[in-house]
Amino acid sequence: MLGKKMEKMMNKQVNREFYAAYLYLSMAAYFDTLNLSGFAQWMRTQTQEEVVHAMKIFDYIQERGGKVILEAIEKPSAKLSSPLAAFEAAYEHEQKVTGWINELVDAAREEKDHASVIFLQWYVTEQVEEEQSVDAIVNHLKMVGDSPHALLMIDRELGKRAFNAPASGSQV
Ligand code: OFO
Repeated sequence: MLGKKMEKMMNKQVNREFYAAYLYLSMAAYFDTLNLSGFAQWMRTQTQEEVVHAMKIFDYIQERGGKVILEAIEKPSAKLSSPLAAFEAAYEHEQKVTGWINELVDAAREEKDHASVIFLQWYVTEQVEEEQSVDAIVNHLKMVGDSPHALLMIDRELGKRAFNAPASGSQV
């Protein structure tokens, strides 16, 4: 049975993962307005991944006999003034998420909730990848500066990203 403290924190994280999905969806819309369909595709895929992150916790809460409580999702507020600004905001956001995941792991350890410690390891690893992939794009965008040609090359590259649906459930 999931303890009350972990249940509350896990529910909060479900909300944060859905917020992340919303945030990246707002960025997908922004890139669509710039006709950068590869960037938009990357953000759409990221949105789908965030929904998976949320749903894995949603399922886990229920598997452990906890109660899922869905709160309102905040309006995404990232400053979208350029592709670089968008990816910098994404990077900043992922660093925040990493901090929240670490807080969850710390709490699970304090509560001696070993199942949650194991469950959260997937997120710890995932955050390393999340930060690394966004940071790489930020660096590429800084490198190309104002070159439209180089921007279109990055756009083509990012457009190759595809969503791989996970098997099912929270098992990792
Ligand atoms: Fe769910 O990792 Fe991004 O936010």
